[in-house]
Amino acid sequence: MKTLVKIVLVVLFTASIFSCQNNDDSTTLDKPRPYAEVYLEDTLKIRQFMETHYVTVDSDNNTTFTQIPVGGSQTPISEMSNLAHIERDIHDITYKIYFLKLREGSGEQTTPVDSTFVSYKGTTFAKTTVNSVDTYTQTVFDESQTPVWFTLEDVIRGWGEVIPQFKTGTYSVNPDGTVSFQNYGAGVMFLPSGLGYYNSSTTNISAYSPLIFNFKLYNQRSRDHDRDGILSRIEYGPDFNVDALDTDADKIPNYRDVDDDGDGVLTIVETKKPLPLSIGQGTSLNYPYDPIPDNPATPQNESEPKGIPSASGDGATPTRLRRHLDKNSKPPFIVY
Ligand SMILES: [Ca+2]
Ligand SMILES: [Ca+2]
Ligand SMILES: [Ca+2]
Ligand SMILES: [Ca+2]
Repeated sequence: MKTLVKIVLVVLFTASIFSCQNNDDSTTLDKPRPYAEVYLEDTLKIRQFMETHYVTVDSDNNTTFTQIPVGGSQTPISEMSNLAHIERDIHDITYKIYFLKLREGSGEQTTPVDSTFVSYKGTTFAKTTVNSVDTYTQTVFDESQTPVWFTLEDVIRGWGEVIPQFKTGTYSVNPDGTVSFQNYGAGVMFLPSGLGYYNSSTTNISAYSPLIFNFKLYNQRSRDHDRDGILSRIEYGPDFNVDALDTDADKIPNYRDVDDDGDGVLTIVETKKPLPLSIGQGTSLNYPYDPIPDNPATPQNESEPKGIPSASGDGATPTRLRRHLDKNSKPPFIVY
């Protein structure tokens, strides 16, 4: 029974972080306010919060925000050395997104098109002013101390931008079968409402609320949305900060396009290795995206093949135009 309750709670928490527009218990105002106008307000609120609060961090990277008392000497969040920001052009404005890097993480970086195993606590804040004295109220609107798998595309936009700034950690399996995580990424993100729930409101979140998330990135899983053998993180773009690539400009981004160059031949066919001399003796079916470094103990080009080649057969130059992205390069390659 305990387990069931736990599962139900996890499902509830999980549902609430997804876009509120899909939730039955949310209400959406008829006419959203202009993004630029709301962004300015949100940024001011976030800046004021960071200037008037300090953070305490426990040994497990859980955070508590406290208003600095009059005359207090605590360092405001806005002056912390590990406060960073990224800028993103979304909604025709440039969002400045602040985050605290409590620990970067020692493992793999994740991307906005991958799945992540994350625990989190989401907080909203409100300021009331009486006799020129500001008082803040913080409300935890969503929380899961137990990590949960999320596909970053399916949650609020801010997560997809900030969580890839961190890395996973390592893990070990304990004798009792439980798993312990070490050195995972941990941080705090301060999100304008345009990267959160915007004009949607729920029981716990009013419309146009900036959000604060304390989060920990335990693990990640790379995805291949279109199953063409090339990881989505590679097809998404040359770095994690650009919109998805669309080589054939058919409005289907490469990471969802099974024929990236639009030449009528599937990518998974164009990336197949040639038929080996001894028919049927082939090993791996497809080239990897990039060459695999040679291991002297194994035959070259079998265990460590070159990467997807260009039309001329170049499988090594990093800037080569790989043939699955070259509509003038299509079979007959000898494939099997
Ligand atoms: Ca793919
Ligand atoms: Ca396309
Ligand atoms: Ca593709
Ligand atoms: Ca193709």
